[in-house]
Amino acid sequence: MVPQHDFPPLTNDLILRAARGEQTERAPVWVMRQAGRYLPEYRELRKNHEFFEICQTPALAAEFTLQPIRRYSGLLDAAIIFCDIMVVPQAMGLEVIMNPGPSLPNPIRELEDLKRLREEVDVDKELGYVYDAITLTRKELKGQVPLIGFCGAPWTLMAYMIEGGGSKSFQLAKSWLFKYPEESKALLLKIGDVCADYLVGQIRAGAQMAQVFDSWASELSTYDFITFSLPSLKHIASKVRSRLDAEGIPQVPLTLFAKGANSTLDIQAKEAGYDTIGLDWIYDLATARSIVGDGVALQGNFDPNVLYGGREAIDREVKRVCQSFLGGKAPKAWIANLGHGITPGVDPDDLKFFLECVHKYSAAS
Ligand code: 1CP
Repeated sequence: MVPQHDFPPLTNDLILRAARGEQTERAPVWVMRQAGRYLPEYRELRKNHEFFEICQTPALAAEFTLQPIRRYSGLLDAAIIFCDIMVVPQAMGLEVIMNPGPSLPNPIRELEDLKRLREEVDVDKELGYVYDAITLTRKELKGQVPLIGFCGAPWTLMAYMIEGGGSKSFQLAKSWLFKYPEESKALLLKIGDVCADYLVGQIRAGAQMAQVFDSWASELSTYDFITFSLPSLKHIASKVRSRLDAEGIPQVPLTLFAKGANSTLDIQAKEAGYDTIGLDWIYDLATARSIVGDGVALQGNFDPNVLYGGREAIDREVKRVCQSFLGGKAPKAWIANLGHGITPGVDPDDLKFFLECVHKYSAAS
């Protein structure tokens, strides 16, 4: 069934064109975690609401999503729906609280615990509130910029589900890969299945792009990333695309951000099935481009800490990156972003300056 939405026409499709591999007059730019704690308006509104209450209340989720779009009007080229990757483990039957990062009071520790996961997950029912938030946000955006939907990658979600929260060593989650390799693969595909259905629901509701965050890919060896994470990432991309086709919903660009998985950039680009590959700040863009070839767009990859360096450093860094990567030519298949999320201590005016620098230095000279 093709959804019948009556959304306002899009007036800035720069990021969609870049994701399709096209040349753009300047690099589109957005920032991971742009709707977050560095914004005083975020902290103010957040005082009165619990984190998951915001996610589950479409009017609040839309309001938080729009805060950076309003503040940086004309400077940001995408909005990302306010939510968290941990809603998928919730939909699978686990309790997750935000404290201040995600925390699971009853994590999965033994094979036995897998029985606590729902056998069948009715994602549309469990996470329908996210779809409603997306539809409402699309209307409120009034076509200013595209709206990005997202989910966590199966490995990153599995790591949280086993660790019970963030971790330094990921000893518990990684020992599962070694102790129970076949059960781990099955769990990753099961999570991937839910993620794919969830992304299809988000796209049906109005998301114009979708990103998969494999934040803890950095913890896996090259072999383990290829053995465990990659098959589930491939499964998500192929299932999303085939379900969209089957339902007559137009395809949208898909982005994979496997943070720290730089040793597999070539494999990600050639095998995973995504339009855009997100980069952390380790490789320079030209090197990443030479590794991935011309078949995918790149997203990234300024070090988030450049935003603490002061205006002179921000100007110098954006200029350096744009000049070395673009050499005065118009950008092609490049979405500017940080190499990870913006952190709470950043001065919002410094982010504004950063965005202005990207506009200025990424335009063809
Ligand atoms: O206290 C607060 O107000 C919560 C802070 C916060 C926010 C704003 C959390 C807790 N999550 C979010 C929103 C969020 N999370 C978004 C949407 C908004 C946007 O990007 O503008 C997205 C895309 C995420 C994704 C997310 N959550 C990831 C993947 C990206 C990444 O940063 O690596 C991960 C790993 C999470 C888990 C998470 N949620 C929140 C925190 C503090 C963390 C990470 C740290 C931890 O594990 O403790």
